[in-house]
Amino acid sequence: ATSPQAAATGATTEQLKQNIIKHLHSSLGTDVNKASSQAWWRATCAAVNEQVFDGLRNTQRTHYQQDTRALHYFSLEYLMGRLFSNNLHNLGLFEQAKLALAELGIKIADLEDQEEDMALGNGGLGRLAACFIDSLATLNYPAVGYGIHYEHGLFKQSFQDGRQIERPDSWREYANPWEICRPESVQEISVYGYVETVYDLQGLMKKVWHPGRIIKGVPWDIPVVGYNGSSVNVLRLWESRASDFFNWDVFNSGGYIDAARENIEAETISKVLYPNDETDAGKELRLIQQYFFCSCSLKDIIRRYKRAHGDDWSKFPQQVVIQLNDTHPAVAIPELMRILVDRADMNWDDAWALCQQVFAYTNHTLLPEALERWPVRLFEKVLPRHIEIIYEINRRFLAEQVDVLWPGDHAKKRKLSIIEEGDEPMVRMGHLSVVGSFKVNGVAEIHSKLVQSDLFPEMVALWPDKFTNVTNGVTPRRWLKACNPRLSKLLDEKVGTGWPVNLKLLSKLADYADDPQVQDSFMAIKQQNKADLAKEIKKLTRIDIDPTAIFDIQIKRLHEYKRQHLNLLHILALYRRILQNPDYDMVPRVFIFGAKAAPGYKLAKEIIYAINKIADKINNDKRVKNRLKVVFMPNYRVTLAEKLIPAADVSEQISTAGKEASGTGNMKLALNGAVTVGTLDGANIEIAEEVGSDNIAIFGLTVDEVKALHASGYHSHEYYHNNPEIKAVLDWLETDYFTPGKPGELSAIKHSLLEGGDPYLVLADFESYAKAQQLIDSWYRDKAGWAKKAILNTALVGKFTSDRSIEDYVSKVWQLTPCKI
Ligand code: 26M
Repeated sequence: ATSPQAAATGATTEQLKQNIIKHLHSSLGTDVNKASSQAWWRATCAAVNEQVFDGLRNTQRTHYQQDTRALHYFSLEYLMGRLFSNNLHNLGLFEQAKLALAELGIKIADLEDQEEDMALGNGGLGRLAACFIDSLATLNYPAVGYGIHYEHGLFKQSFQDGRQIERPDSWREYANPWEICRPESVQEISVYGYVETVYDLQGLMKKVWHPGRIIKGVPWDIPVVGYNGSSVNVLRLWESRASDFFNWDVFNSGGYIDAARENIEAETISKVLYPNDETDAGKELRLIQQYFFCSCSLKDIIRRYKRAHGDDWSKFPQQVVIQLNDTHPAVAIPELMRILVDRADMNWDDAWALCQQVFAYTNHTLLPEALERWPVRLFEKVLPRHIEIIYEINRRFLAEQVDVLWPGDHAKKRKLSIIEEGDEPMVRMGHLSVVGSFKVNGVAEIHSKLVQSDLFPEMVALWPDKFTNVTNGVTPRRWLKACNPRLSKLLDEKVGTGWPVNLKLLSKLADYADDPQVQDSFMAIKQQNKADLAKEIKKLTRIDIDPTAIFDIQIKRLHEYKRQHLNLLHILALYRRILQNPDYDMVPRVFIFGAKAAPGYKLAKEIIYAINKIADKINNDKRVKNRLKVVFMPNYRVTLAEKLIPAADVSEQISTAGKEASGTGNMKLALNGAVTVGTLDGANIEIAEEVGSDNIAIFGLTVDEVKALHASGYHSHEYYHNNPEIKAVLDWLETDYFTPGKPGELSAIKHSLLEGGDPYLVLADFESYAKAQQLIDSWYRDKAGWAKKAILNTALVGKFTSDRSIEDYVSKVWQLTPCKI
């Protein structure tokens, strides 16, 4: 007899089958005999969407009826990846869908591969936004994500003779089944033009902005499905279009051709995601992107508020909180001021008080080159009214806050001013964000401390309670349940099925860390995941790897501070030891990299080239006898991360202390049972606290030691001359050993570490890093000992669920109440 549960499952499976076939006929215009994988995928999406859209309607209706306070997450980036299996898992339909498709003769994995990644982000910051909206829906918090509907996401990467080639990403070339266009909610926004000062009948001065251009924002909604029948929230992304009435008025003097050109310019705004190398200011289109989506989103929020509250603004701060994901959307602050003061005729003080209750700001980096500054003259051209408002915000801030605490102190005013003076005056977006927000947070304990001590110490003196920490997290639904089904099944058996929404339950697994049977199951799962990855690597790179070797993985954007080149120098050292001592004893290891370099970041591209050339040499050197392999996986992205992370033995988190704000890959890898080799930086510190020092290999200078070394004068040459291994591997890079006939092709790395001064202390940390790697080698030789460490990593990182991050934001910043649907 079948259990009631199995019967229900059978019923849904049968229903799903019928629905998929129905959509194959009625939505795709094909049938079971001739449907392509693409058609099957689309039909299945359509069948799933019936439930998604039901949930969406219910959620939106409930929020509207209950007039709930809601979070509005403003982000230029959302790195969503694929949504197919994510939505199935969160709806609790994955197994039934798999079965239904199997009965139709279709492998679900083949359908998953039909979907392009939604790669509307660069890296950590964009993926964090995606994890957060997943958790917000799962925890039933009313929330909307706002962003840009880029036509092209982050570029696709391939290698040509080891060098990175970028190709455009056209993720929705054949339409995206997960999005709904909402023409009824279009907005119009203005740019350029000039400001006129006028006086009304009472003789009061008013500013009137006469825009030079009007642009239409068309919203696309992507349903965000919470786990287990909770809310379905929306991610609302704006696409830019020419405003019809303004541009296509061909009977005006401008004429048809000019109108067509303006059309193209308007549609350029949402064309492409900027890769994060263009921090040098002056990118007019980037500023317009930021303003375009902020203005559309604010108008959308205000329209919804007015529907419930009319012209009474008094409840606005009760109903609306806006989180700024870094300073990228900071122009929302002067935009809300403009709307309140110029359009709603509110007085400045009331308007400013309202703004300061609505905005909160998250800082994601301390790197000086990544702190946004816009030339004042660019603002004057693009947003002439906003620059006036920023000057007024600044004038009052300096007079009413800074001068009160530090009377007559001009140095303080210069340092704190939102406007940086100089030949080319600049707007400091970080300063503007702090001044305009009621809370400012960093993304890991150490990072939040550094935001306060090193970045904004005077702002802390002015507003001590404004600053706080919210340590990042990742969604265990995507980063364990969906990507690692084998481990998920074991966890269901050992700790129960509640862990995806209560990740602390994983700590029960610690009770089994010494249990030989659980150790065997855990390591057998890791071995199967590694075998799967080995096949994938063979398919994508033609490289054969030993699936029993240690899989040592470094996956993240390529940047000097993340120190992929430290990893590479250590690989060279191992290779050299092997060549010098043919019997060199080491556990076979495969070093796997995944990383995109920003197209304009020269040295990052040289590091990619060097890794590829060195990999080629090592992988084809018989003398190595399989002890060492190096793989650079092309086109690292969310979908590739989902294949790499479950197969990792070792997680490389080796940034210079103080430079990596948090990291989130570190959390995903530890959650899947990888042991971290890492510095005391970002969230590594908190991971070490959770898993304990036996289960992580910490190395390198601490933040304080880094500061002290810089203060006393760091001379990388000394490490080069005093450590023969460092000298040998750096000199090796200048020969033609890895680039036959072309000596010097890899010398950029050596040059940056010596003449360039080694700003990220690679040589200072080398020896300590090599020792940590030795420790990993010795740990791995003890099979039971390693299994225990791997198990404890999974068991003890429950803190790093994005559900906990969201609850922290709710209690420290947002003050939301959950709304059951
Ligand atoms: C700048 C100019 C033009 C276009 C893009 C940018 C830009 C985009 C993203 C600059 C920086 C950007 O992101 C910074 C970032 O990703 N920071 C990372 O945030 C993660 C989530 O908090 C942290 O885990 C990482 O440590 C941090 O590096």
